[in-house]
Amino acid sequence: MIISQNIIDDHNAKQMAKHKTLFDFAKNETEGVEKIIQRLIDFQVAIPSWALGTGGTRFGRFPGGGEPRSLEEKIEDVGLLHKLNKTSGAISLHIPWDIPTSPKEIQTLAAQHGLAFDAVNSNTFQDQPDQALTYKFGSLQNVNKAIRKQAIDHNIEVIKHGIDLGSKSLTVWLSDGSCFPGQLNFRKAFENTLESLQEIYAALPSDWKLFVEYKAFEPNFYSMTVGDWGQSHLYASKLGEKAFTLVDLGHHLPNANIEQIVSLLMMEGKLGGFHFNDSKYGDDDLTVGSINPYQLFLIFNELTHGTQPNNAPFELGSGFGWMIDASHNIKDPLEDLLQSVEAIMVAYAQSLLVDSKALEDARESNDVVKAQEIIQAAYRTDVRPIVAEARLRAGAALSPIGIFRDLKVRNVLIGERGLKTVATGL
Ligand code: LRH
Ligand code: MN
Ligand code: MN
Repeated sequence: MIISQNIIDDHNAKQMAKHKTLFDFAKNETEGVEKIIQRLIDFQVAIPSWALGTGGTRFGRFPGGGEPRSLEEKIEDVGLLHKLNKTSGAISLHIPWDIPTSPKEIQTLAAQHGLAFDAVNSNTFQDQPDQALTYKFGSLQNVNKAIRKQAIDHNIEVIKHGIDLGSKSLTVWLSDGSCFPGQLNFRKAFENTLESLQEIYAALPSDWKLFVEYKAFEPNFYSMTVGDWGQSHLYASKLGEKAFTLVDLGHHLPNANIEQIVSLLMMEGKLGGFHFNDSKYGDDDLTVGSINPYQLFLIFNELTHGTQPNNAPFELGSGFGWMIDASHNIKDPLEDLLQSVEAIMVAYAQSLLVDSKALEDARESNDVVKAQEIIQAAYRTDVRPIVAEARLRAGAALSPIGIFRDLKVRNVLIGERGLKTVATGL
């Protein structure tokens, strides 16, 4: 389905009077609004290829119809999102769920939709039908060298696919670990994993990055071999300057202070990027900002006002992996992704309102109340008209979900693809 600019303009025209009233008010209230709008326009978040269908749980899957049947259709879906919000200008592939059989054509199609290829993701957490050896007891950590080699070769293969598409980074997430005390020699598992990662790292092109994603539990429930940011950071620093830690918001033990983790990773120059989602219990993969938007804002506050090791400002959007990693069972996946992107933009915009100088002064004088007032004043500001204005100026829809529904996009996709289609993914 292709949505023309005329249709978006007509949709915007109908909402313009109301938007203007709200934006004029916000503009008067916001210092430096033009700068904020430009930063919002420049910011892009990648969409994962595995979130375009309804996600499964081990208890069932309820596909909503019209799901993309191929990589080409996934790219078309992300193109559609980008057309509506002009903030989803990249796609991240998971291999072998999405293998680009003709990379040139895939690249051309993506370019037609204004999309770049973000990090490519390897998968050694499942056995594939044609695979010789099993990952039942881990991949890069495995006690069996031949299994480790198979997993290393897979990662190198993924890098090759990424090179063909113009990706610049590889994300490695391992389910490696153990389910029972005594099962694993932690140290050997770490050393095997490091050695395997070193071989993968050696295959990276010079302008690539390696993101090491950590996760506290699941599918292993006693230990994870990349279980937290400390372990990820250890691997990343031993690997070298092209290796970084990737923070998936759902991969922590309950109540972890993620914003503090982000701050310290930035201090060390080792923050690689994010998998944005939200959760109440574990790796729930819920819509970004749906459970704890304050935490999301606090993370963005660190991102926006934190600095790299040499005090260089942290530039959002330049070489970092900004990605959504959310998918679930009951919403239209495209509407869900529009909500996630909007939540990210709102948090980013709110963080740009924080007067970092005043905040630092309050901190230096131990004025706890003032510090909290500054932070919460930004968080409690309704920045939605500013985010909408950024979309409008970028040529996107004032209300992406509104137009998605007005145009009955899902019904059109069901008409094109059928009711019983199931996208590859979890
Ligand atoms: C693991 C994870 C990781 C995978 C994705 C499918 O929980 O977050 O990023 O690649 O889910
Ligand atoms: Mn993830
Ligand atoms: Mn996850």
